Amino acid sequence: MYNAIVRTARAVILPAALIISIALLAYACGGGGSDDNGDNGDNGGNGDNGGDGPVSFDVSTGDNFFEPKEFTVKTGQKVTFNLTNDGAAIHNMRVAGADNEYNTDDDALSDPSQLSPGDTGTLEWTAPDKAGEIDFKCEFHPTDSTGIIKVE
Ligand SMILES: [Cu+2]
Repeated sequence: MYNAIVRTARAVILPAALIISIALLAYACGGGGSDDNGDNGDNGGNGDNGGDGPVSFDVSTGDNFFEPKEFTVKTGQKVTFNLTNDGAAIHNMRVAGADNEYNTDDDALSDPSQLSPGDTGTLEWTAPDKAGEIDFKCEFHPTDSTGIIKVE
Protein backbone atom coordinates (compact mmCIF):
# COMPACT_ATOMS: atom_id res chain seq x y z
CA MET A 1 0.00 0.00 0.00
CA TYR A 2 2.77 2.44 1.00
CA ASN A 3 4.86 1.43 -2.02
CA ALA A 4 1.92 2.15 -4.23
CA ILE A 5 1.72 5.69 -2.87
CA VAL A 6 5.45 6.20 -3.46
CA ARG A 7 5.12 4.92 -7.02
CA THR A 8 2.21 7.25 -7.62
CA ALA A 9 4.20 10.14 -6.18
CA ARG A 10 7.12 9.34 -8.50
CA ALA A 11 4.76 9.15 -11.42
CA VAL A 12 3.68 12.69 -10.59
CA ILE A 13 7.11 14.06 -9.69
CA LEU A 14 8.90 12.87 -12.87
CA PRO A 15 6.62 14.69 -15.33
CA ALA A 16 6.68 17.68 -13.00
CA ALA A 17 10.47 17.68 -13.13
CA LEU A 18 10.28 17.49 -16.92
CA ILE A 19 7.92 20.46 -17.04
CA ILE A 20 10.19 22.45 -14.73
CA SER A 21 13.19 21.60 -16.96
CA ILE A 22 11.32 22.83 -20.02
CA ALA A 23 10.28 25.95 -18.12
CA LEU A 24 13.92 26.61 -17.16
CA LEU A 25 14.98 26.11 -20.77
CA ALA A 26 12.36 28.59 -21.89
CA TYR A 27 13.53 30.98 -19.18
CA ALA A 28 17.11 30.58 -20.43
CA CYS A 29 15.93 31.61 -23.89
CA GLY A 30 14.23 34.55 -22.26
CA GLY A 31 17.59 35.29 -20.70
CA GLY A 32 19.00 35.45 -24.22
CA GLY A 33 16.45 38.13 -24.92
CA SER A 34 17.68 39.97 -21.87
CA ASP A 35 21.18 39.90 -23.36
CA ASP A 36 19.75 41.72 -26.36
CA ASN A 37 18.36 44.31 -24.00
CA GLY A 38 21.85 44.59 -22.58
CA ASP A 39 23.06 45.52 -26.06
CA ASN A 40 20.47 48.24 -26.13
CA GLY A 41 22.04 49.47 -22.93
CA ASP A 42 25.31 49.80 -24.85
CA ASN A 43 23.50 51.92 -27.40
CA GLY A 44 22.48 54.09 -24.48
CA GLY A 45 26.19 54.53 -23.85
CA ASN A 46 26.58 55.73 -27.42
CA GLY A 47 23.82 58.17 -26.67
CA ASP A 48 25.97 59.55 -23.89
CA ASN A 49 28.81 60.02 -26.36
CA GLY A 50 26.29 61.79 -28.57
CA GLY A 51 25.80 64.24 -25.73
CA ASP A 52 29.28 65.58 -26.41
CA GLY A 53 28.64 65.58 -30.17
CA PRO A 54 26.71 68.22 -32.06
CA VAL A 55 23.41 69.28 -30.54
CA SER A 56 20.54 71.30 -31.97
CA PHE A 57 17.71 73.24 -30.39
CA ASP A 58 14.44 74.54 -31.81
CA VAL A 59 14.01 78.14 -30.72
CA SER A 60 11.01 80.36 -31.22
CA THR A 61 11.47 84.12 -31.37
CA GLY A 62 8.34 85.82 -30.16
CA ASP A 63 7.40 89.47 -29.48
CA ASN A 64 9.68 89.97 -27.61
CA PHE A 65 11.11 86.84 -26.05
CA PHE A 66 12.94 83.64 -26.84
CA GLU A 67 11.26 80.31 -26.13
CA PRO A 68 13.09 78.59 -24.62
CA LYS A 69 15.45 81.25 -23.32
CA GLU A 70 17.88 79.03 -21.44
CA PHE A 71 20.09 76.26 -22.85
CA THR A 72 22.67 73.94 -21.38
CA VAL A 73 25.52 72.64 -23.55
CA LYS A 74 28.89 70.98 -23.04
CA THR A 75 32.27 72.69 -23.37
CA GLY A 76 33.49 72.58 -26.96
CA GLN A 77 30.13 71.31 -28.21
CA LYS A 78 28.86 72.31 -31.65
CA VAL A 79 25.44 73.88 -31.25
CA THR A 80 22.82 74.66 -33.88
CA PHE A 81 19.85 76.84 -33.01
CA ASN A 82 16.95 76.35 -35.43
CA LEU A 83 15.08 79.63 -35.26
CA THR A 84 11.48 80.35 -36.16
CA ASN A 85 10.05 83.84 -35.95
CA ASP A 86 6.65 83.24 -34.38
CA GLY A 87 6.16 86.92 -33.69
CA ALA A 88 4.84 89.86 -35.73
CA ALA A 89 8.07 91.88 -35.57
CA ILE A 90 11.52 91.35 -37.06
CA HIS A 91 13.84 89.34 -34.79
CA ASN A 92 17.25 87.71 -34.83
CA MET A 93 19.71 86.10 -32.45
CA ARG A 94 23.22 87.13 -31.44
CA VAL A 95 25.34 85.02 -29.08
CA ALA A 96 27.92 86.99 -27.10
CA GLY A 97 30.60 84.31 -27.52
CA ALA A 98 33.34 83.10 -25.20
CA ASP A 99 34.13 86.59 -23.85
CA ASN A 100 30.41 87.15 -23.15
CA GLU A 101 30.72 90.60 -24.75
CA TYR A 102 28.49 91.62 -27.63
CA ASN A 103 29.83 92.91 -30.95
CA THR A 104 33.22 91.26 -30.62
CA ASP A 105 34.93 88.82 -32.97
CA ASP A 106 33.69 85.69 -31.20
CA ASP A 107 30.00 86.60 -31.50
CA ALA A 108 27.69 84.36 -33.48
CA LEU A 109 24.85 85.87 -35.48
CA SER A 110 21.81 84.15 -36.89
CA ASP A 111 21.62 83.43 -40.63
CA PRO A 112 19.79 85.42 -41.90
CA SER A 113 20.60 88.36 -39.63
CA GLN A 114 16.96 89.51 -39.86
CA LEU A 115 14.02 87.14 -39.60
CA SER A 116 10.69 88.50 -40.77
CA PRO A 117 7.50 87.08 -39.23
CA GLY A 118 7.22 83.40 -40.17
CA ASP A 119 10.83 83.17 -41.33
CA THR A 120 13.18 80.46 -40.23
CA GLY A 121 16.94 80.66 -39.79
CA THR A 122 19.85 79.04 -38.06
CA LEU A 123 22.63 80.07 -35.75
CA GLU A 124 25.64 77.78 -35.61
CA TRP A 125 28.03 78.17 -32.75
CA THR A 126 30.70 76.19 -30.93
CA ALA A 127 30.72 76.43 -27.16
CA PRO A 128 34.03 77.57 -25.63
CA ASP A 129 36.29 75.08 -23.86
CA LYS A 130 35.70 76.86 -20.57
CA ALA A 131 32.52 76.43 -18.53
CA GLY A 132 30.41 79.49 -17.86
CA GLU A 133 27.28 81.38 -18.85
CA ILE A 134 26.99 83.19 -22.16
CA ASP A 135 24.30 85.72 -23.03
CA PHE A 136 22.32 85.92 -26.21
CA LYS A 137 19.80 88.47 -27.40
CA CYS A 138 17.69 89.71 -30.25
CA GLU A 139 19.40 92.79 -31.66
CA PHE A 140 16.05 94.42 -32.35
CA HIS A 141 14.74 93.91 -28.82
CA PRO A 142 17.94 93.70 -26.76
CA THR A 143 16.26 94.57 -23.46
CA ASP A 144 13.34 92.14 -23.46
CA SER A 145 14.45 89.41 -25.81
CA THR A 146 17.43 87.84 -24.07
CA GLY A 147 18.60 84.45 -22.89
CA ILE A 148 21.46 82.47 -21.42
CA ILE A 149 23.51 79.50 -22.65
CA LYS A 150 25.02 77.53 -19.79
CA VAL A 151 28.27 75.83 -20.78
CA GLU A 152 29.10 72.92 -18.49
CU1 LIG B 1 13.33 90.64 -31.42
